[in-house]
Amino acid sequence: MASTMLSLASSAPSASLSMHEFHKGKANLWSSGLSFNREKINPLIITKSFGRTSMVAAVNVSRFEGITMAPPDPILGVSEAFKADTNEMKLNLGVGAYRTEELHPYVLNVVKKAENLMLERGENKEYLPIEGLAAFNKVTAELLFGADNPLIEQQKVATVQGLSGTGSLRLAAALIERYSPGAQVLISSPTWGNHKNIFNDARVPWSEYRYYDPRTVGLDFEGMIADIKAAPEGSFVLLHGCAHNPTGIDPTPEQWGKIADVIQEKNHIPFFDVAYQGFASGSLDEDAASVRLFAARGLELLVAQSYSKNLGLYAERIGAMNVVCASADAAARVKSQLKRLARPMYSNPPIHGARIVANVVGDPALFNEWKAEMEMMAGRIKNVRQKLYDSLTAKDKSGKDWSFILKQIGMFSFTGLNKAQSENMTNKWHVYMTKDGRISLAGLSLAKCEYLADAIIDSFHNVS
Ligand code: KET
Repeated sequence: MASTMLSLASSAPSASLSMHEFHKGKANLWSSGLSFNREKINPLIITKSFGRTSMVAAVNVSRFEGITMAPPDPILGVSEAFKADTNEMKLNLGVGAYRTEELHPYVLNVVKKAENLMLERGENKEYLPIEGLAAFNKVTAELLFGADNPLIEQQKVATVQGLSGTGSLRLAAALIERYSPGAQVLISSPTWGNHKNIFNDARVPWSEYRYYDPRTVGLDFEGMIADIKAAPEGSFVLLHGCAHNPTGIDPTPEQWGKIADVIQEKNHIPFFDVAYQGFASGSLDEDAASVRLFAARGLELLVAQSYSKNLGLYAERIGAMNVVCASADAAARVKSQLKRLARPMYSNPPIHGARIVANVVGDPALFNEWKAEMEMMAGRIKNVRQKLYDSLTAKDKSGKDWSFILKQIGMFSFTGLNKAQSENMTNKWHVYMTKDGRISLAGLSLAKCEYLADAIIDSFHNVS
């Protein structure tokens, strides 16, 4: 076992650390959760360098020896496994990332144009303020709530730039943990796998509400309403703004209205995760309708936004956290606290993606071009969805109804395949997907639909 040198002080007057620091250090060491054997600490070694005396203890235990191997991430780990596979038929339907018909990653033309503009302007790389780029924060709130939404004019929305959707959710979780201690977050069953990690790490309690009904392969609306009603008053209710991940099943406008009724009745706080605005229907406004419905009721709400999918800015980590407050004054205070939470976590956000979004959304010509590109992407996904359904229906002679695939929207299809069946998809067919039966249609081409249909039919009928 490698021996580790730990800084420690002793009672010797010449020691470089005080007794107070020694005890403090010891307490940290012992309370850190790492298993240390006090007996194994060797006598103090005194070293002298450049006239300064420092004392260190040689410890023959590694601090990291007791750390166990973490499991691969259920979503991002799929891409790692895919890369390692050398079979030429392999398909990566794990992560929700848009690919072209040739299955290549896609950089939007409007993004390239915005980047050219940035180069021409010779913009600098100074730190952003903690809350991010002002021009970005302005357009992102307008895109979400609608530019003419009175909430914006009344300055009731606290918007801060976040590290994409995930970082924005994490920031909001920190806000909940600090200012609503003990309040729980209700999350849908099932939901995007990272939601639970985010709230666990932020030490925010959560529980689940019913959402998906495997019998109807649709929304368990009654169950959802009953669980939201039964939750303690003042809970945060996490809702997917559109294109629910992983099921691809969204409430209808009428159902959204009823969900808002119960949330209002129970004094809950709606907390939207909007990672697919424009990707579900192809229309930015239509996909923001759920959020706008809640906002129009005068409710306080939280909304995390991501530009990973709709602008293809996955690795730029660009998104935002919006908190709608009852007054401009409250919004200013909430924003100040969001900044206070962000500062020790990551100090301030990156500028590149924020400038891209600000340039695209803020320029009418680029904005229109973006909408056309988004429609193209959403359209390609709809085409493969249709082709997959057609292939399954033509090939499967069992009479199984595959029409649920057409009813789902967004990047994904929730196939209903169980864990063993999903594993068969990967092990036998080299189709990489998450173990909950979700496939990303954004990673599928028309040319591969027949192959995928064969894999699904085999896994569904021949593996229990
Ligand atoms: N919310 C939802 C619902 C979501 O699906 C994702 C990403 C995010 C937030 C966060 O994305 P970000 O890139 O942090 O803005 N989902 C895909 C990628 C991932 O798991 O990180 C996915 O489900 O494949």
